[in-house]
Amino acid sequence: MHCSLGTDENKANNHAWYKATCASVQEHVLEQLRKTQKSHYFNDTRAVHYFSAEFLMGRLMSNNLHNLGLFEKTKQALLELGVNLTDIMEEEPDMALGNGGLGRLAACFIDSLATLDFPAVGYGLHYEHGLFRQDIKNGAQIERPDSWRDYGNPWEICRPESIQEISLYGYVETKYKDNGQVQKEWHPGMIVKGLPWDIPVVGYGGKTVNVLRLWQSQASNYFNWDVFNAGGYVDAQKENVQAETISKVLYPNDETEAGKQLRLIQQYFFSACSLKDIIRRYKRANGDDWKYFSEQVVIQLNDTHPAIAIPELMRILIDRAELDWDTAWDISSKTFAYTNHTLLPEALEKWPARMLEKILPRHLEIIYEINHRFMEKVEAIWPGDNQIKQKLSIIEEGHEKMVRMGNLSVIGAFAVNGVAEIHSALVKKNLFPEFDQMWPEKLTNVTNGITPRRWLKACNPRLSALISEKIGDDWPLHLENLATLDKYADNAKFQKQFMKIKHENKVDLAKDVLALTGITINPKAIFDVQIKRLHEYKRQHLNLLHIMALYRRLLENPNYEMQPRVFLFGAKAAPGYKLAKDIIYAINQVAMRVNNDHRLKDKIKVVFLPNYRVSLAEKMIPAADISEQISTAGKEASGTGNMKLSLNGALTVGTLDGANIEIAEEVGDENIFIFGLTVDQVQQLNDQGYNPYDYYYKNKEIKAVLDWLDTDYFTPDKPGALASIKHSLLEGGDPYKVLADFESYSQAQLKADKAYADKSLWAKMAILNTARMGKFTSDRSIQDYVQKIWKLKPCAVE
Ligand code: T68
Repeated sequence: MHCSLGTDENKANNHAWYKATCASVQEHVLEQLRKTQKSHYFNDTRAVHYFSAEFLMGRLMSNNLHNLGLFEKTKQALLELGVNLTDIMEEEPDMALGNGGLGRLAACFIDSLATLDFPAVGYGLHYEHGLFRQDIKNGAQIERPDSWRDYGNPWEICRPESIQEISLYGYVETKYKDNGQVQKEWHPGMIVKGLPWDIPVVGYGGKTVNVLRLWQSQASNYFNWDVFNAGGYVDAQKENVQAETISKVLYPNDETEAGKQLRLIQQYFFSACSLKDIIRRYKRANGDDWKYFSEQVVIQLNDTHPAIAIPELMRILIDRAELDWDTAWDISSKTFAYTNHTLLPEALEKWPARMLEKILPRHLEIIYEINHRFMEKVEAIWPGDNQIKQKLSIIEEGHEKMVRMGNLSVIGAFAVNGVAEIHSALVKKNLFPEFDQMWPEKLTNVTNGITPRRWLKACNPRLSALISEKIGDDWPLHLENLATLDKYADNAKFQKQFMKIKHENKVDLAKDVLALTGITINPKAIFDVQIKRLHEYKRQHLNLLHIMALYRRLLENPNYEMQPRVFLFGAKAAPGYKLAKDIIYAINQVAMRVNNDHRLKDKIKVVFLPNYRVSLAEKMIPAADISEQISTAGKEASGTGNMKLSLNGALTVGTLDGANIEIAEEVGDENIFIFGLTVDQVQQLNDQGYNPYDYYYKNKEIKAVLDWLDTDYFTPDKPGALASIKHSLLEGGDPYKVLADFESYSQAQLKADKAYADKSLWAKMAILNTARMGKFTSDRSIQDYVQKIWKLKPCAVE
């Protein structure tokens, strides 16, 4: 506080204490960072470079303290100074540089990479504004800018010595070398600077400290007379974005491709800066000899967002290093691997060829050449089959020519993985079957995981202490050890301890809920939690319809037997996603009515917690009894919230989708509430022609509840304000089979209700969930990547 902040403890507020604590922790972090970099440099080891447009880091203080083994010491030291660590940790803003699962997965993965001593760098964008802050006003979502760096970020280090310059726009000149060979030269219309900020990533145990390197865009003074003279200057300038805007804001659309020019520029900007950074480091060790590049460097593409890195590396190898095409392709295609996170057609990225031509003219040429050579391969396998060619081509012909980034990624990568068994199987079977036929080894699975350091040790200290007391304290590194808890599942004393902790966590959350919403909830009630981005396929509206059905049952029969239940939601909707916002509004309107209807005697409460984010998840997850994982089968690639909740002793009500299937395999069918159509049944239903009206007319409860939405019961003075939901489920064709799954869902909920009534049974099931989650540590995911794809060796740090 004295040396870094220039302030005095007598006048320090919580924020100053927070900053001062960071400063003293950072000294330890930086010392290990230096040792790690030295060790990696001298061992000249192969390293993975995780390219991701999103890293959803959350807060770093608690994580860094736990991983350094300094949490208790710091807490004690601060206590001696009259300061409460928990309070000052609340001063830290979330680093919300991501939308949801994909961004959080990247954050868990870099934690595990450092923990397992693998040489790794995370590369991404240094957004000035992360995901928007969500306010709820009169029940509706309002977006406000997130300003996470307003008071500085004590963890990051600015590295002006590693600035990169990136080209955009302009034109390509074709030249001829003395030997007659064609040489292409890109004359850019604009240069922007990339300034790197390093966030240290502290591995558990505090030895390896890797970095997350995030690029900020800046204007460069460069003015391109060349382009000016060629007459292209004005054209290029017309839609030129200001350099600084490139890293201004994270696009808030998860699972939909926005098609915006600035987004493409963001993707190219961080991919190109990162590649230059990697190449600079490679050349320092290997000079101009490219022979060892793909032995030293592996680049993992987190979805197709950084896929433009593939033609960028080709451009560098061909135009700059002057390698021939085959040599360049050999290097490039041994360097990249690609992770697919979705099968939703609207989420598969495509860019208009004309946009690429304007922004990255040379890259478009290279993409055409990659495609041309690939089409020859296709022709050799399926001679004369134009349909297959059309399907596999990187270029989609149509009224507007589009570049398919998924196809480019599969063709340009040596490995492609899905994120859960079923998802990877569907990637092979439905998304890329011909690619799988061409390269039978290329497509594979790596099931997602979560870091148990953040998602159990740090966020649930009570349960962590109990577990350590029973099985020792190396479970954060060896999560499979949790299996030892299995033998306590029937032990009455352990059950009591376990459920007492759950209750205490619920009491804590109830306080937060009261402070955040003014709603009082009963910690003895079931805490039923659905936390994830708002999306039709995730079916928050299925949950809502069921809540309304319970409400009706209680009104019709005041003696209706059920365990009191609090339904808790947390979800952000993409700002342009109308129906998603309508669903948030509906949840809030139903909540308003239900929470104030005294006839219910508090049997049901509904809470929508605003501004769901990593730090709020850390408070909700330890307090959850039920985990809602209710996506339409075949739509949720994996899910990771499902793993976090189960690890903390919540029971899943879920469909046979994504990683739910593997969770069910681990915990056993008797410890999870599975319901609903399977992937095959959804397919069948579609084939035979799905008609939601069948369910509407057949099931009285469905009809009553949907018709209820159409009245002004939940929106006094605003009749019909919730009609869009009913409309989408009937006239809209109910694309996500909400009505088809309703009855089965309702039964699963009934089973859960009955199970909760049996305290000992519930405790046993909850314990077994925690005990059997070992598989889902992100350490296991990383080991899978290392063995199947990256082929890395750990590198010890002193
Ligand atoms: C999620 N995808 C999957 N996408 O939906 C989830 N998309 O099943 C999976 O567990 C998780 O990835 C990790 O594999 C996303 O979160 C996005 O956030 C996103 C963002 C921008 C553009 C497209």
